[in-house]
Amino acid sequence: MRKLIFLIGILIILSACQADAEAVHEIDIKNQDLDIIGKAKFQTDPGGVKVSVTAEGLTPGFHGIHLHEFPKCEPPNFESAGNHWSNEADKKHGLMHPEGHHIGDMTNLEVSGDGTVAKYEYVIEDATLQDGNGSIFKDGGKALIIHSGQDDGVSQPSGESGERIACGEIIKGEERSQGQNPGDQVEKEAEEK
Ligand SMILES: [Cu+2]
Ligand SMILES: [Zn+2]
Repeated sequence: MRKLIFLIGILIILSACQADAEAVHEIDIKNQDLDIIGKAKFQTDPGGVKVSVTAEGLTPGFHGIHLHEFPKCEPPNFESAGNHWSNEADKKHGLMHPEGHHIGDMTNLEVSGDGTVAKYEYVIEDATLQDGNGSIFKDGGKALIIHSGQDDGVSQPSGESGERIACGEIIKGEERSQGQNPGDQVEKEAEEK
């Protein structure tokens, strides 16, 4: 019995360590000129993977935002990122689609009047930072794409959300570059208000 408790204890410690190591992944988001306009954070969440975004220099209003299938951001149109990330072939686009939705579909990003996003959060169900079918690092990773217009949540294949205006590569082991960090500034400014 004591041995069993000891083993369970070891398991808990091991799984805690593993969760720590993979718990947060941060990336830069770049515009079509490859200027860094924001950052995205991916965190293990009880419901899946929580995506948090801060950004600046965007047009006010709603913008479609999705995870796309290839971790490749080639400007100016970012077509290199491929279609929406879908881990089941028969899924349609859109959080409101009856046969939906792609695992990479998310709610619209709301940009405030000054062009910033101080806080955006969305939990992607069935996604994970660990290995497996729902892993955001599977097949080399994914890309986060922001579109010029609003995602209507139901039109195929992309919610008629317009062109791809910003992109961030999600690749295991490759974290966001140091230095320029507009996201932190956005957070600071929000706190000061
Ligand atoms: Cu998209
Ligand atoms: Zn989609």
